[in-house]
Order: sequence, then structure tokens, then C-alpha cells
Amino acid sequence: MDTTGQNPSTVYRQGRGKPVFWFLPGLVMLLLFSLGTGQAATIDLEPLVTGLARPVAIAHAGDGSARLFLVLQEGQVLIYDGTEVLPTPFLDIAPLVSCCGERGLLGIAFPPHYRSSGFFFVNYTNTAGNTVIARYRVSADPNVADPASATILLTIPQPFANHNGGQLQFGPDGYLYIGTGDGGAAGDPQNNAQNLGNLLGKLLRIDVDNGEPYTIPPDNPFVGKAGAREEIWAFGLRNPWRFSFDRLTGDLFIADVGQDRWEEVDWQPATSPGGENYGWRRMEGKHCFLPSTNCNDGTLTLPILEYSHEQGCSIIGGYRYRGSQIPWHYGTYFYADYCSGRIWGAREEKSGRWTSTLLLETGLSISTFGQDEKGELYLAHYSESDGTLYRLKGKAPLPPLCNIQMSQPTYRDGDTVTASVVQIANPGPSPLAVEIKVWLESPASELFSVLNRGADGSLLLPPETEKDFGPVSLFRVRPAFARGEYALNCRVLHPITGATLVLDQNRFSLQ
Ligand SMILES: [Ca+2]
Repeated sequence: MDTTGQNPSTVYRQGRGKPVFWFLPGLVMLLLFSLGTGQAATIDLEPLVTGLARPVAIAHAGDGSARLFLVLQEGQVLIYDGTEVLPTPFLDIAPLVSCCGERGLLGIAFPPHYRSSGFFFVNYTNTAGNTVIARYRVSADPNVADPASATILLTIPQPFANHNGGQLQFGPDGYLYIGTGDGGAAGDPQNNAQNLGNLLGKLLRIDVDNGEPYTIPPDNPFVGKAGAREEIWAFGLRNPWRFSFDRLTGDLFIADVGQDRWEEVDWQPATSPGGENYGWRRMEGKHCFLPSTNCNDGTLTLPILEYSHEQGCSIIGGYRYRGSQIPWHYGTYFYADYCSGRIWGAREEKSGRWTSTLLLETGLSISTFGQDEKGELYLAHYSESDGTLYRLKGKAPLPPLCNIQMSQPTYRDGDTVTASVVQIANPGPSPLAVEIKVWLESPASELFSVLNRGADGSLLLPPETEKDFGPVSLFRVRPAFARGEYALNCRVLHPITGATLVLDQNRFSLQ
């Protein structure tokens, strides 16, 4: 932390004319040292459906119907029409599925052309315990699929019962992406995730529109590479139970479940050519796993976020929020932990670094997030017979505050100009910038920053930060100072757009 507030060079100055005051150390020091942390929930959960048996996935069809498809682990897909769950399942393939633990019907995805083609895709573990990716088609009734329409695209042998992945998503390129676990046990004993010769511990990318049952996109990164499976898009994953694309940018977020210590979020931009090695089993999160030292030869792509098992035990990846009902979370990437029930929101800073904020302690067993056609978010609480579908709702944060009061309206030669920062607060989920400046209003000329944090002279106020201050002596009036009207201003700025969110202006005069 920069604690050099007493250096005169820390005064930021712009505009014409000579400076009026050189520095205001008291306030600087107070602000640098005294910011505390408060709590203000900015989201809430609204239960929509209760009594669900083992809900594990939520999807929409992208067909304008506004329906949500609820995947139950034992093999059913139910439709929630916005009011109720329809009595007849959309699909029931329970006889084909082994359940439960980490096995079952685990994922569903609808292609962009679902409205015209009626095709959709599921990911389940079959009765032999192996992963199956299969295509089905809707029947003449839009709320019921045809169980006889099954075409199996892929069967992936699973050496152990756990780590079966489960997510299916269509990317912005129209290809089907499939997350696979490393095959299971602990520590990836077969070293599958680093082995390009099999489909375990990978993110796969296949073309389901040109050729039966699927074809390889010609720009997949390992096409033509000897010994490599051409379906592979990225590798080095342990159990990417949930991944998602940013519906605005196409960027990809992969939440990879950790072993005993670290849960992580991996990321790749929409422009990525694929081929990333996300590290497992050489690394768990940002830490060496096997080998325990010198694990990264520089070819590994490290996560943008990680948390330790003091915060939970199994990450549940969500979505980057692009809906309209929670505007203060636009652009937040939501994720949770199955064991602790915590929900976090991650924001990308100007620098490209991602930082997370704990948004809600739910106490729920969160198994999945889901997104509707409009980008609003949902999640499921997992239970054998009383699982619940929730909608994420906004709980409006209080607006930011920066309240300053002058000790008196007029000061004369020899007086000490004193102000109180009554309250400075950022109750929202995103960092904000605060700047406190003094300027001479008439004739308008000088600007002086009371703060010096960063090149633009502002202080970055972390999310959910609040502090009250007492009176602070700013400066003593000297004969050389220009007489006239002054203002002490506190502005809270959006750190990226620079928009003024709050302006508190306090006038005083020197006579
Ligand atoms: Ca990793």
C-alpha cells in the first residue's frame, strides 16, 4: 500500500494558474488507512418449484417459448413453463441411466436451430457407468420428446464411478462443447487429463450439423496431430462439472472441481484457437499437485479465480450475467460452492484481473445454475426428494455515499479549514473510485486532489466498503492564498466508465 501521503508531490494538480494549497495530509492518511468492510446483500433467491427429485441441470430451448428444462439426475427432464411444472416429463430415460453419486442424467443442450430441427442433446452415464452423449428429437407435442428418436453420438468409457463431467453447451460458433471428467478415483491415477489420446479430463468440441453422428470441426486444435483425439478443444481438466459461454462476448468460463485443496475457474477468450492445457493433474488451481514442485513448464493456462477448501469443497460454475433484472450485476460472473452454499460474483477489472465478492450465504446444496432466454439466472438446490428451483433476484444495493461537511462557511487568515467526512461508502458489488478535490470557484482555475491513489488521483473503494470519519484539518489559511469562493468536492466515480455516481459539493469562502 502506498503510504506516502505526506510527500508534496502526491498532490495532483491540473488546470491553469498557480497552486493554492500544496497538500492536505491528514485526510489522505485517514483514507488510506481506515477503510473497513461492511456487508450488504445485493442478490436474493426466490423459490419457484419445490419437491424436485435430484435436480442437476437447468436449460432453455432458445425457441422463444420461455420454458425452463429441469434435468433430474435419475433420468427425467421436466418443463417449467413459468408458472408450474408440467405433469408429463419432456423426456424420461431412467431405464438407460445409472444413478446417483456423480452418475446420472447430467446435462442437456438445445442447438441454435432447435425451433426448426427439434433436435436436442443429453449427457448421461449409462447402466454400465460409461458416459453417453445422445441426440433426441421433440415429438409432435412441443412439450414431449420422442424417446424412440435416440441417436448415440459418443460413448466414453469411465474407469471409475466419479468425475463424469456432465455439461453440454453450444458455443457461439454453433458447435457442441462437452465437458468430461478425468475418469475418477483421486489424483487422476491414469493421468488421463494430460493424455491427448483419450477423451477424459477434456473439453470436447464437435459439429453435430454436418455428418452423422457428428464430425470434427476442421479448426479443432489437434486435427491431424498423431496420437491425439481430434474432438479435443482443451485439456488438463479434472471435473469441469459446469461451464458456460458469455452470451455477449462468447468468452468461456470453466469451473473445474478440485481435489482436496483448490477450486478454480478457468477462462478463455472467444478468440482462442483452443488447445489450452488447464493444468490438472500437474496443478490444482494455481498450485503444484503432481509433481509437487516445478510443475509448470510455462505451457499451462492458470485459472482466473480460485478458492481454497476453507470456503467450500466443490465449485459449481454459473454464468456471466447479461440479463436486465439485476442491472448492478450486469457483467458479473456468478458461481457457487455445493458444500458451503456460498454464492460469489466475480468482476473483471480494467487490468483484466478478476476479483470475487461473496454475495450470499445460502446454506443450500447448489448443484447447478441455469440461464433463461433473456439471460436471467436460476439455480437448483439438490435434494433426493425436495430439490428446489430458485430464481436469482436483485436486492438493490444502497447508492454509494460520500458526504463531507465543512466546519464553517467562511474562513479568514490564520484559520484552520476543517472538514468532516461524515460517511464514505460503497455498498455495491463493484469497486468504485473516489476522488476528493478542492478548487477555487471564482475565478475557476485550480483543481487539487486530496487523494493520490493511482494515476488519475482517485482512491479505489473496494466492494461493500464503508467508513465514517471525524473532523480533519485540511490546511491553515495564509495571506498568500487567493480570496474567494472555494469548493471541497467528493465524487464517486464508476472506475471504468468514469461516470459520476455521487457528487457532494461543499462551498466555503476565504475572506
Ligand atoms: Ca487447472
